[in-house]
Amino acid sequence: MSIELLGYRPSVYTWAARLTLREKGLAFAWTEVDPFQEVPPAALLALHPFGRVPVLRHDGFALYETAAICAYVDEAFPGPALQPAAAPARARMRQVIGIVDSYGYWPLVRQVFVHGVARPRLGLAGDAGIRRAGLARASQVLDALERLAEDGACLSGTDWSLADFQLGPMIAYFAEDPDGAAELARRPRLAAWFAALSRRTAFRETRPPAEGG
Ligand SMILES: N[C@@H](CCC(=O)N[C@@H](CS)C(=O)NCC(=O)O)C(=O)O
Repeated sequence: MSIELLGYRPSVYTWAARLTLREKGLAFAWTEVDPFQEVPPAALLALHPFGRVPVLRHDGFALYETAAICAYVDEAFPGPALQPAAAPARARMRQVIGIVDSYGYWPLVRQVFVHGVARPRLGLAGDAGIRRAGLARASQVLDALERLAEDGACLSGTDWSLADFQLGPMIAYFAEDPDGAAELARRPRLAAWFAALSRRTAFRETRPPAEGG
């Protein structure tokens, strides 16, 4: 059995996949590939027509899209179950992952984190307008997640699932921006969930070193 993950160390989606593999207790080979180059590397394009990361390879099977990768990892290997058995909780998990993918990544990471944290960290100017627009859009996303956390079927901070592992890295990056941290603190359920996730060994030990990306 050989598992390989192609990813970019600072990428939040790659972090979600590494975290899931780690939570599942699986060893894997790592191939670093930078998708942000002007022309994505040919080796990546051969596996991912959109030139993004991560990509998982398991023996002869190659898979891209983080939600699909993480569900595959959970279902194809032994170890702790990372998806709830009950239909409502499983549906909430998928709903959170969908929200994160469709509405969360861009404002939380590409607008707020990149322009408020990553670019300044690299000595580059961030665009204040993009960051501000991202904070406004992020606020809507956080409100939706806070409401979903209310019934305890997801983001409970105790019953961990793939939803936690896909959202966590994005919230971690978002909260590196002081206004992002303040937005998180204004949502008590999400803030408590993120505090609990941050105490998890797997989350701490898979966190990428601070850099831009
Ligand atoms: N929907 C994709 C999104 C993956 C994604 O956007 N990854 C980012 C890194 S965090 C990327 O590869 N970006 C390259 C680019 O935007 O050109 C997934 O779930 O895997």
